[in-house]
Amino acid sequence: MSDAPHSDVPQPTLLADYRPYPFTLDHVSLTFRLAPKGTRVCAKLSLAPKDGPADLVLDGEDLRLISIALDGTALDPATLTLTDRQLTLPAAALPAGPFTLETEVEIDPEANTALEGLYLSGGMFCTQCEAEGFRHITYYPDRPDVMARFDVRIESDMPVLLSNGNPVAQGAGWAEWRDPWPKPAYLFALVAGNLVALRDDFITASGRTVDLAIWVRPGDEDRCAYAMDALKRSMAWDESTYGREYDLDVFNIVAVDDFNMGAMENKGLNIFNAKLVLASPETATDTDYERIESVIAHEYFHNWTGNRITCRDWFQLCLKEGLTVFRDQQFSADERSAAVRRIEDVLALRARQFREDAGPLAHPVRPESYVEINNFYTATVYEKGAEVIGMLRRLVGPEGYRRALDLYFDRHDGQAATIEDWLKVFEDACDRDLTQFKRWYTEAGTPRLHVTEDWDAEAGRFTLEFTQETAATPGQPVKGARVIPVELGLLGPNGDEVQPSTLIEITEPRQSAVFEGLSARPVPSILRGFSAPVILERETTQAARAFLFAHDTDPFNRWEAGRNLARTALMALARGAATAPDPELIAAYGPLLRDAETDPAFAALCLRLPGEDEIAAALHGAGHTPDPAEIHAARARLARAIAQAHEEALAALYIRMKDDGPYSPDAGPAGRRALRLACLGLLNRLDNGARAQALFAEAGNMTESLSALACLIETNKAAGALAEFRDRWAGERLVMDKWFLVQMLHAAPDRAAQEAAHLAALPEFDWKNPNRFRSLMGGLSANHAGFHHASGAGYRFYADWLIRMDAMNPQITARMSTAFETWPRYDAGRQALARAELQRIAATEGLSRDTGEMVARLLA
Ligand code: 0A1
Ligand code: ZN
Repeated sequence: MSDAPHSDVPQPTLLADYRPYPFTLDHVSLTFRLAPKGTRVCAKLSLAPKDGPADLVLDGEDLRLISIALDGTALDPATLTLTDRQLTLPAAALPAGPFTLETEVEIDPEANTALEGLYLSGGMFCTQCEAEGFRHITYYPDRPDVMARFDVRIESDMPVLLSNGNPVAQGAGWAEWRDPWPKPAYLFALVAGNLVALRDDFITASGRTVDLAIWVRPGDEDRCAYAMDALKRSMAWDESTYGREYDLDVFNIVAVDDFNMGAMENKGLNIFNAKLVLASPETATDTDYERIESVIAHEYFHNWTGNRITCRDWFQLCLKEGLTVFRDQQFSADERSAAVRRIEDVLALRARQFREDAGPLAHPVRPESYVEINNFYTATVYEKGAEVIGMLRRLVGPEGYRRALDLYFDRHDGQAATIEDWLKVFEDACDRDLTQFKRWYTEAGTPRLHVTEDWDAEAGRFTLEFTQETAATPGQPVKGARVIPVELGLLGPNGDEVQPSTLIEITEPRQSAVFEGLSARPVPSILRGFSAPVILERETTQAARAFLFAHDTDPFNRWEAGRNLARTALMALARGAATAPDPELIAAYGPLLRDAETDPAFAALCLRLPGEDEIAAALHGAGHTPDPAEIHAARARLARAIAQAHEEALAALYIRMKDDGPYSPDAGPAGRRALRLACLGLLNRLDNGARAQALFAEAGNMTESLSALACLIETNKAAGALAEFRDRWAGERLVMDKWFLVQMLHAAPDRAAQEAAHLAALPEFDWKNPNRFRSLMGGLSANHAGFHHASGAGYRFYADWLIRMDAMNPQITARMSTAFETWPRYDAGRQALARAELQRIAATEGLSRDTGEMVARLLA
């Protein structure tokens, strides 16, 4: 065996370098002999050269090669080249036609702390293969455009042995599975453990019965009912909305405690982070239930958008992720309140994706280069990818969209496709040229859409002039004009709609829309439903915003007007441009509260003030340097002023929204709770924790307990409640994650880093568990004024832990490093402190490729 040198400097992979794999791989047969330290994996690959002779290159990392045979004959080790990343067989050593390659390797699941490939979680074997985890299991062309049929045999004394596809046979200590659908290796999965199942079934539109099972640790089986219900609703929805039926006899879901991400769509065997499966009223919040519903749907929908049609290469990740997020958002909108869901989705988009697009990590929805693909499972690929599809649907209309999707499924089923393929089905089905639209995929950055109004009273003519501009992003100095679908309506002075919603397609850098025949100057409601992921800049007054907040017929824009009103007031307060909270804003909450019961969930969203990071971003966008301490103070001050002005109405609502019936996670009751707890959050600023104390004592569900706890922390009255909570939930990992998180989120900024250090020293801080680590560290980074404290203590603590975690789990570390992505927006002192910490991380010996790439981009 010759050992080729390997370079320490990781080379980027480029979209432009894509070449098809020179072999077909029809079939693969895998045998696993599971053991925690020495698992043996035998693989038999049925290969054939596509167009003449070529070297056979297989990926493989952390594998110990035991044997290798070509067409049944052991290979002389001298014929192959083995590096720590690849195994190569020269073309000269290969037959001209089809052949089989058999390998046996040994791997060490117990030592696999990166949680990529085959690993152990709480004594159970499980896998995570997306994006490039399969190469940690066996030598294989680990790329999504190589699709094969898999047969799997598992040998283990674990009672439950699962893999993809349908069960074939099983006996004592073994089980065999066959997946009839060709798939790339990233969709492979295996689970072996002591598990119990909640079972059910689903009858598909064509009358086939599918056996459903959700597998969990013994004791957790009574917390799976909601996930099962969400799964069945998802299956029915995909049939009725997209005409997509499930295609295997079984569908298995497994909940695992240690998981890097939310969940994974492995064919017929979805693997979930336990927090996205397990729920009971006592242990999960309304938000948890909502997330479970949407992630169960997301992973299920991948069966068609991702699995039946997959991605040609990882640059096309948004092909499956943007589309599947869009589909899960549609599902949630249908199952719950569409307006409320849209607002929540946009809040998340702005908080994560706009932030990414505005900083050093900005990249296109379809990137063109990466060092580590795991670093590109981002808000841009997922959430902006979904927005782009929402725009397409708006532009071609619901019927055109359905035609295009039908064509997509027809034309590309069983293939590994590209964004070009995706756009082509829209062009063909809807007879449209999408050349300019494609920029949404290829250019990074959030366009700013500036609007000015002109009213010609004599002519009764109202003109809106739009100009668009997208700032430079890393590697992309110049941007072209985007196609921006702008949904808008005009309101008359009494709030009546004088121009119903209409779609304007902006395609030019500067473009106007003219409305004639008006008898009075209208108030425009622009970008209804958030019809494009842009930053809308309007030259308008607080009075016009208050008018829209009271009268807009589009619920999204009504909420948006209130949000803008509050953000503008907060910006002025935070930079000392106003000395008191804006009276116009405070007055605007009066009608909202009077009308709150009509749609409690909506009112709750309107009562939620913009977060500190949002205010910081807005200040930065307006050319100011944000001061985190001032922002924190301004927000507290405004909340208190609102509470004082509306104490009576808030207190009355707090009582009226109380639900005495049994807990239900449905949108209706959850909305009433959300409104009640929003009132509590404001009243807490006045009653010094009195209501929160009472609620904590009587709360019958986790939603209320946790809100009460947050309020108590903010009023410094939490010691008893925190201790009680800790005692009660000591054995519940998912609940203890919340205990860590809530303390970090609500810690006083001056004490946040100390508090983090205190919590990190507790025996319950099992930092190797990704959820626990994320609770503490994610809580700290979301505590804006605490993380960005002028002392640098937040940055230092955070960097210390990133360095420690990197040696254990690079993926989690790299992902968490994004806490630093906003560092260039702060003052010179904070910038220097943050930069120093990033440099310290970059200089760490043996730093992973994952974190190395992230830190380099953050510092570029
Ligand atoms: N495809 C999954 C998300 C996922 C991605 C990468 C992972 O490991 C690096 C794990 C899961 C989804 O979209 O749900
Ligand atoms: Zn996904």
